[in-house]
Amino acid sequence: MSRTAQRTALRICPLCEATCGLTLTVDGTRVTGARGDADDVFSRGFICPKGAAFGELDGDPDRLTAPLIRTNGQLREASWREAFDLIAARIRPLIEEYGPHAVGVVLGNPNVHTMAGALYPPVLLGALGTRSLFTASTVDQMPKHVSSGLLFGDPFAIPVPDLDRTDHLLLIGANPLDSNGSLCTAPDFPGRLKALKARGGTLTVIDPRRTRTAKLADRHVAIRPGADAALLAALAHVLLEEKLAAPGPHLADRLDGLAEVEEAVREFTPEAVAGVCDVTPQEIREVARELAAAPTAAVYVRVGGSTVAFGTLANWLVDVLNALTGNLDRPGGALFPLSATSVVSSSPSRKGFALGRWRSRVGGHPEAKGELPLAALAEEIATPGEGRIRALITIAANPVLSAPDGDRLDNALADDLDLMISVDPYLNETSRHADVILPPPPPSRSAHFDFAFNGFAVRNQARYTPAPVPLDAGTMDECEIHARLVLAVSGMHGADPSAVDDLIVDRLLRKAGAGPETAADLTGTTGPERILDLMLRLGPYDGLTLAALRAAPHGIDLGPLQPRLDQVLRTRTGRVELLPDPIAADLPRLRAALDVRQREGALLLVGRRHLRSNNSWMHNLPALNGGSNRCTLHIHPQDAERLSVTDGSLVRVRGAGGEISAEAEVTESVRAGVVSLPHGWGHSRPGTRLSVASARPGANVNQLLDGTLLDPLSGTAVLNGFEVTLTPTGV
Ligand SMILES: Nc1nc2c(c(=O)[nH]1)N[C@H]1C(S)=C(S)[C@@H](COP(=O)(O)OP(=O)(O)OC[C@H]3O[C@@H](n4cnc5c(=O)[nH]c(N)nc54)[C@H](O)[C@@H]3O)O[C@H]1N2
Ligand SMILES: Nc1nc2c(c(=O)[nH]1)N[C@H]1C(S)=C(S)[C@@H](COP(=O)(O)OP(=O)(O)OC[C@H]3O[C@@H](n4cnc5c(=O)[nH]c(N)nc54)[C@H](O)[C@@H]3O)O[C@H]1N2
Ligand code: SF4
Ligand SMILES: [Mo]
Repeated sequence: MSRTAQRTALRICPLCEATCGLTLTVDGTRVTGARGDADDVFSRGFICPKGAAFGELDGDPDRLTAPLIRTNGQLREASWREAFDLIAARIRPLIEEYGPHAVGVVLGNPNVHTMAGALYPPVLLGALGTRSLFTASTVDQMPKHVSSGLLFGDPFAIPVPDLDRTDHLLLIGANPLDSNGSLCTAPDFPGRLKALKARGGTLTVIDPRRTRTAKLADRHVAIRPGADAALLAALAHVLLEEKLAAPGPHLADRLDGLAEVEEAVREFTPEAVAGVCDVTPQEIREVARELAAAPTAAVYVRVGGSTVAFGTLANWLVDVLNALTGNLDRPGGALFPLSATSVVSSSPSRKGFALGRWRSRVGGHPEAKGELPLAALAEEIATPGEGRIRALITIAANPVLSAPDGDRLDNALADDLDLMISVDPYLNETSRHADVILPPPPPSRSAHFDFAFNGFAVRNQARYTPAPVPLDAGTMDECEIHARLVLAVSGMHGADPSAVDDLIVDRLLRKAGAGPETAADLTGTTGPERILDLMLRLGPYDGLTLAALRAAPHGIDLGPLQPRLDQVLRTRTGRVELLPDPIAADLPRLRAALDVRQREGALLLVGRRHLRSNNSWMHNLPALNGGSNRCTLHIHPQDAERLSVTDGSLVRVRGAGGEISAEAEVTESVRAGVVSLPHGWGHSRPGTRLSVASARPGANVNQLLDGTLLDPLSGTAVLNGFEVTLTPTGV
């Protein structure tokens, strides 16, 4: 019998974009259970196996509990004081000697899942003044930011499918039954898709794999990888050719460039793209007609249509299709969420969106949204010359596994840096190279509010969960870690970290044109709570404050999404710019690709996600690692037979960046000519502290890439649809 009191506490799940409300069982200070919070206004009790493993994740004995610093080549535990002293002493001289761009910053995925990651990195980047910023976006959704920037003038103006009201969903390169969705925050995405069908709606899935989502669909189009932009251009072509395009009165005077789009897609006939897509012209016409005929419809693309050579074009075409069918900015179509912390200006800027304001030093890649391609990080560190990155700060990032050519980056981190700092709870493939590791506490020890995902949610709502368990002695809240890091890099080491919070408050007030009296009203016991309170007060919902959220622990529902295009447009023309110049300039590349055919016998590799996985960092939990969550190579029976690959045998997979071995799983879930490997595996490097993951390491699929294949407009790595060769090893 437990001697400590058991209690329950609420915590929004930080493990994927669905943001489910969880009810944790807490035994003393230990989280012993997690279930879905049935009263959560948004998730209504939904939970998946990852959320259910919250306790295991929270209490993983491999988590770091104290900072590590490197002395005489070895990492050893140190005090926070020593850790920040070291950072302050070593980073300032580097900045002074080599300039701000010599400090690289890598922001990984979990930053969008923590309050610290939402609030402090902009201040850190401001304090450093560096242009050497790399994030997970360039191995993920940067094509969407770029297309939104160009179409709407704001890279964060991302329309999301109105999942609960649409009559037809055309879903491309996404598998929400396993991923629970992305850039479309929808707890219980699977249930919402089933509800769509139950109310008589239809689902079309475009995916080279027969995923669980594809199995649910009314129509599954098993496209050849990388060809979505061509297919989507053909859909637009059919809508225009067959006079099915009907933007409707609400978009009539809000679209610029309709005639130019018609001209631009003229050559993309179903017949012209059929070969490269391996989809019949007849089926392409049917998909277009169904889209047009649906009373309301939403077109949506994610990872499989983004991390490809024509990712930005595909993302652009998605919203072109939404506009052409009148579904952009209308209920049941694709709408812009209005989060509780959005800034709605009465006199919005009309600056538009610029790309390529600077370029990367070695590869000459244009910046996008202030970022350089993560795929180019290794060369920026390893290539000698002025402007080389000499110090690196990684926050919640594991690029050695998540970006192309991990071996090259691994070597660069080991050999070519004067200083590396990681904010990370694990000693893993990337952080093992750090001179200082600053470990945040487990998620039960931190408060949560979804600054990022509420902006992509299928329903407007706001929820705040304070930390369910107090901080353990000797640990530091991640917000304080970030604040102290800001002070250390800006020559203010030792100052009170609340100075950073005050700075954020001041900036927000100034931006909003609000007076200091607003600050005087703020409640909240911590800096981040005060900042949240301010953002809520400056936000679009009257009366919504931190106190109001605290009084409603299961959240506040703010209603269904509403049309609000006029509020979001930031283009110079003040209208949707349907055919922006950079897009027009990239179309000839797509046209040229129509004539390129997959070589006879060649195999294209695509990724996949498992319900019990999360990128590179959750293989260390026994509850999630194992069973069907394995790093196997899916291969179609026809290809397996042709190449003499048998189920369960080891195969060598070769790509431009290297070679890996994986066990073959012969399955019809991939189309012929395509093989699939999950990412985030490859936990075999020495010097990590991942006892469970390293015992079942799997192979790093990104080692097959050499980092040169990018979507040129967004700098996003091609992680899907690249060529590999296989050799059976017979075992
Ligand atoms: N081949 C292939 N590669 C891919 C993808 C693919 O589909 N195929 N997907 C890409 C996508 S979409 C993404 S988003 C990236 C993700 O790649 P990354 O951005 O590198 O993210 P993760 O692999 O999730 O690694 C997260 C890191 O954050 C740490 N961490 C966990 N929780 C916290 C926390 O609370 N605070 C801090 N400070 N750190 C924490 C973990 O220990 C780990 O080191 O991978 C990309 N790579
Ligand atoms: N369980 C689990 N959930 C997760 C994550 C996780 O690692 N595990 N990661 C989270 C993150 S960071 C993100 S960004 C989201 C991503 O969420 P999703 O976008 O749903 O990502 P995936 O599940 O990888 O689905 C991508 C699909 O694209 C298909 N595909 C590959 N190439 C092509 C192509 O060329 N064309 C088309 N049409 N399809 C293609 C793949 O077969 C795959 O089924 O998931 C999040 N949720
Ligand atoms: S679906 Fe995502 S947010 Fe919900 S419980 Fe699972 S991991 Fe957590
Ligand atoms: Mo992602």
